[in-house]
Amino acid sequence: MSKDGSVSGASATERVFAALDGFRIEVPSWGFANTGTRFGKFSQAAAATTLEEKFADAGEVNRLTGASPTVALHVLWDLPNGKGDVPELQRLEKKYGVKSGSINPNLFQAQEYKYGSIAHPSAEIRGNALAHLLDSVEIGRALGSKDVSIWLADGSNYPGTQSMGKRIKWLEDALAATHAALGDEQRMLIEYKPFEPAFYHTDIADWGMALSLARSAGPKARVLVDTGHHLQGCNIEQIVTWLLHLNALGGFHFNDRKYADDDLTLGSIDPYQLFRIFHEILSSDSPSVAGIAYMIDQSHNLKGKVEAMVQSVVTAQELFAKAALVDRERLAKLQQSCSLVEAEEAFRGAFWIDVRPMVKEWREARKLPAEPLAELKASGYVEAIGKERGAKNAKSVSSYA
Ligand code: PSV
Ligand code: MN
Repeated sequence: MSKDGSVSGASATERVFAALDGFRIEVPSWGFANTGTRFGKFSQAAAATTLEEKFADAGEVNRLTGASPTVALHVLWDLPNGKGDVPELQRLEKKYGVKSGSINPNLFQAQEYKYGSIAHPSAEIRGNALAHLLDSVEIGRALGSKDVSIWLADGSNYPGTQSMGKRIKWLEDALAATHAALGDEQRMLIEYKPFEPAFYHTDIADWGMALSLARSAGPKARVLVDTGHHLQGCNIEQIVTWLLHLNALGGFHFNDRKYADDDLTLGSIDPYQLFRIFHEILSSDSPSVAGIAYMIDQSHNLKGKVEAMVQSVVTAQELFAKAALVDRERLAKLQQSCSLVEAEEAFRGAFWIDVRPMVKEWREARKLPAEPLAELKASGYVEAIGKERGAKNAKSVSSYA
């Protein structure tokens, strides 16, 4: 043990190796495509324009990091023909060596969802939205993917314009019906968000609402924490601790932010926050720890897509490794004796350890590129796809109004 209370020396390397061996993080298909802000997109020559290109990029990220073997899919964007696209996905999985990950239904883009989807006042529209959820469950089952990950844009912009009470019941009904369709190996994740695109109320605004809906839906439903979906100053790691305690934590969408749901590279603004979240997970004996789905939910408007994704996976590994270096036994004693300064130093001492040499050693031991970002540059991958896709991307210019 070192002076700051964190684990050091040979046992530190062992801890980092064990942590990284067990750490996988899913990349989002949409993170490779030309996405932007509501004001417009700056089109990138190398952005993926097809599902195959998204898989190619995800395969490259996994080749470089060895830590991202699955790709999250958004049904509307990636499977426009629903279940009919499953054979194509299976072909891409084989070709690029990455599997389909969570299935994200899309209940926020169709015109009929202007006033909501499964919480819409119209029974017909609620029915259509439920049918899409059930299709998503079917797609997940056909692909052998574990999680159907649900986020709703449902909400309202002005007080008095919707019945929040009635909408709770509609949500409960649709989520219970979706849960009933899940196969034995499937789960349902419920994501919450207090704002955007609705700005007065959102129907699943916080973890309490998501948890209540998960509980009423059934035992295979869990809460998904998107780090960008909280009000400023919120103690996210405390929410994580509660969800672990209640065996209700299903997974994460990682990203960082300064103001709202900014979708910046994870750990870029506040790496200490992600360290604190990982520490709570590593300290927990909750059965839900084993099932936590770590996922990235970012779309980069300015940074290169593949570069940003490699950087995100690497950063997540580094912060996870740092959290693994907290001497938890010693910390527990210091907490018990209320030795505040020593406890804090033991905790943040681990955060300040430069784990990069140990992470590099792990990569070498696992026959992975020692420096993923440098290897990406040296491989010429981004240049090659930029040449290949440049003309297609040049055509897709969009404007806000
Ligand atoms: C909504 O802000 C969200 O976090 C949901 O997870 C969506 O599926 C994703 O972003 C898509 O951009
Ligand atoms: Mn999300």
